[in-house]
Amino acid sequence: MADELTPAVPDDAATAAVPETESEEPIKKRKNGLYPGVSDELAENMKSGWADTELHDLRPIAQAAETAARRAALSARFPGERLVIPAGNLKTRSNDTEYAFRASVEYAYLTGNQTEDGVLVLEPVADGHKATIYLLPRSDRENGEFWLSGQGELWVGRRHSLAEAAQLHGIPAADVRELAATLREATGPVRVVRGYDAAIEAALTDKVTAERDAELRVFLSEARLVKDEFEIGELQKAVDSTVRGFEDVVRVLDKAQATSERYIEGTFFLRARVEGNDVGYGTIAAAGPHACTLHWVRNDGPVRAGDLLLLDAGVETHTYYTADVTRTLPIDGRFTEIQKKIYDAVYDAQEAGIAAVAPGGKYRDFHDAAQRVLAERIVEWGLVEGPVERVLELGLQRRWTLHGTGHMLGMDVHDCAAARVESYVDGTLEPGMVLTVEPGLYFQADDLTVPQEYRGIGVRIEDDILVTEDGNRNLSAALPRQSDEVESWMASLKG
Ligand SMILES: [Mn+2]
Repeated sequence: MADELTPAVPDDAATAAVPETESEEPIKKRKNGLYPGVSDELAENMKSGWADTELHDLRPIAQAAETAARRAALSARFPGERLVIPAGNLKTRSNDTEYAFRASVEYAYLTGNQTEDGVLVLEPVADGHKATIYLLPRSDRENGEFWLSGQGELWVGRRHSLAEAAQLHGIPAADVRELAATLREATGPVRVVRGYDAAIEAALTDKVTAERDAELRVFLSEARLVKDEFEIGELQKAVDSTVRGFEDVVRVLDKAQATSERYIEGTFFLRARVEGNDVGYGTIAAAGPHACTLHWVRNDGPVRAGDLLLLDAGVETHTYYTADVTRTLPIDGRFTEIQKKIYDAVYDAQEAGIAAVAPGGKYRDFHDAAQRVLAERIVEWGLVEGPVERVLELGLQRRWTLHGTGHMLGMDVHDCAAARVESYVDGTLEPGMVLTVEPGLYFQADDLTVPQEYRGIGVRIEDDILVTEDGNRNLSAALPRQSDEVESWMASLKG
């Protein structure tokens, strides 16, 4: 981040230049100060000579109707209660630099807005709730905030005015700096989504309970189990970009061999940043035995011909929906015999898992179907003594299958994580749910219970599956999975 306009000066020079509005106001001063003193003439000069850039007649965001429907469902669930859903604040990375901001999924889901320090409040009124988004307004030119404060628009870029934000999101907007005082004075029952905004929680501390707040979080997690049309469209976009990212990686495998797994991670990241918002989670670019480390994100290892590359990566769209796709690819384009044997077993397990995804089916069914296939192969290969029923009953296959076979997918890669067991893991599949099916087999490099030729081979195949009215649709079907098709696909990209 370019910061060379900022001479190092004591903190008091900057704070003296910016009038305090109130003690918990969210404007953060640059910690290392701003200017070594501002002359009255310069301060006066900076107040004027700026064009009016207010935007009028903005079109609402594409998902405005969907976010309104989501707020209506929330309103119906908690009648008569004030509901507070913060976006969250910037987090310090070090000194005066911050991590890239990502709004809370609850806030983004209900508003479509992604601004730091934003808060959605649903205030109970006679016939339901009145929604307001509280945001930082445009920077004040009169008091110098726009150029003297660390969150001034001169430093961080133009914000939407409150009127613009209201038009875009279809929700009245108000100044967030007044919200804490408003909440402290509010009467009646209140719930807040915890963990995102300490100042807002502090203002509510004697009005809320952990148990009641948890019910709000659970509701908002379960509300996301079934995706609406807008969300399904976004997830398909995320997958389509991810498919292009995987193609990018295959095209540069030669360069990755000359450098490291980082070349693969970086190549995929380029696609994610150009077409989407970001990656939806840390890319796992695991070559050779690193594939056996489930969350291998160091990505600093060598990429060698003859080994497999396990690439688990997903593009996140501008509206925060992420894909979650894994392919295990022969780095030189051809599977060896043992690699293919293990790969095909995982493929068969995934096919069985996908076939078990259908409306009315139990969520657990696809996991059980995939695990059964893997257990059968493990017994067939003589790695563990049968019968298969005994292996499944004792879970002995798990030495090599390691993880569950999938999870809900959406704005979070592991979406709906606060949903109750009975509505998720012990629940029933419904049209509109999107989940991953991702069985794997992993033979650790130091696993003395398997023959030498298995050791260091890890395979996972992961696709993003939409539950439809009559079965399912594989959103990531554009990426080949079957071993022969993987080889010819790779050859076509490298040729
Ligand atoms: Mn996954």
